[in-house]
Amino acid sequence: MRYLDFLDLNYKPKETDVICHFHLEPGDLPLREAAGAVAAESSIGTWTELRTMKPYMIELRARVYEIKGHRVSVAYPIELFEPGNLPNLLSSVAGNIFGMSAISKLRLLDIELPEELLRSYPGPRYGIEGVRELLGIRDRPLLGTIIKPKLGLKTRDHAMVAYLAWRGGCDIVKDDENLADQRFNPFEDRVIETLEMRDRAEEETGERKAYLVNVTAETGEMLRRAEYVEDHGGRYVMIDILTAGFAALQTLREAGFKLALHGHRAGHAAFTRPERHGVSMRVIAKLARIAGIDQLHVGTAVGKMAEPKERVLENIEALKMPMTGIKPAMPVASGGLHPALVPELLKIFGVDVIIQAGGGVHGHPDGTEAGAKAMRQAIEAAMKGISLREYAEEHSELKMALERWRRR
Ligand code: CAP
Ligand code: MG
Repeated sequence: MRYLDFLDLNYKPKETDVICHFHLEPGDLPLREAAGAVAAESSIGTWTELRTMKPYMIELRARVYEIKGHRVSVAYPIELFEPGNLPNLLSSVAGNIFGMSAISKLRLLDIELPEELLRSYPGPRYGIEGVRELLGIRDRPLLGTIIKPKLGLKTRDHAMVAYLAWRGGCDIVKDDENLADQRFNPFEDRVIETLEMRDRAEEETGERKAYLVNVTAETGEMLRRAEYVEDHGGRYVMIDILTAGFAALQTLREAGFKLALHGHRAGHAAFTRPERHGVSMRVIAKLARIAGIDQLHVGTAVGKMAEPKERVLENIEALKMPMTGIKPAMPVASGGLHPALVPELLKIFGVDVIIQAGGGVHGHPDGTEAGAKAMRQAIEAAMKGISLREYAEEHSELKMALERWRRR
């Protein structure tokens, strides 16, 4: 079969097909042939005709069924993919094709999985509803912080910062993405001491609090750490889904823990940031959700990271859109946030969001507890429809935060 044999512009995708939409800029072949090359290499073909190709295989080929400018849509027969195996899916539709000379740029913009394949994945154990239930918070955004400095605090200081953040009003405290089991803050000690502080904060505030422990590590070790968290009364863990990998995420989800899973996406921008090449964050978000993440970073549009609002909205949609048998996952807004940005964030996200501020809590002139209070006050004000400046008149922590940080 030649590349052009993978074009079938009259084809109407079947309900059982996997659909991928690409942005394609041709390389050393014309656009149509390059599109055929993508469909071939990501399904059953290669660069030359094969003596081993059997007539019964023709129906297994992927078909380019639409080309609109640079947008190329491909339908893949479901038989090409092993159910419940995300790495396998990605090795086809996000594999060799990015490096072919037939293309100069190629971006996987979106993916649609048929019901039968969706059913082979567990999706989130908790999702939006479940996370709200865990924390006992029905109708407001959740407030989280990341312990800062991101590396270097000794265990005792780490636990104390967590305690102050919870006491100030954070619902969630989490480890940073690159904190694991370093000598200055050993994993097991950290779990014990920080969970102790969580219990103390719960008692003192009467609110439920969560500690999201980063368990990202080699897969066997990651499972051991997750078990340690569960055995010591933890309810939540965090995994860096891309550096650990989708297989690791699947393993963690399917290991049978009752833990909720927080997904950090460190490294995503290496392939989501180029506008015309790579894989979109929307695809990553969909796949992380079907694999079972309960909550995932999706950008902020207003903070320190580069993603524009329209991308953030796509990512949120990927977590919340109806998907057969798969619960919606909670979007996490994080990166450069502080109280002055809260009203805008709520306009973008609505109420189902975890607002996370690291620097924007621990950088408050009066410290962590005041920083957490200021964030909580900003959420209260935004929920009541009162301007931050007005609310700050009676809330000194918020006032101080607004003096320190402004909207950009
Ligand atoms: C935020 C953060 C998160 C980023 C990741 C950081 O800290 O802890 O890792 O949110 O970006 O290390 O930068 P600050 P994204 O609140 O101090 O900025 O959510 O876009 O994946
Ligand atoms: Mg971080």
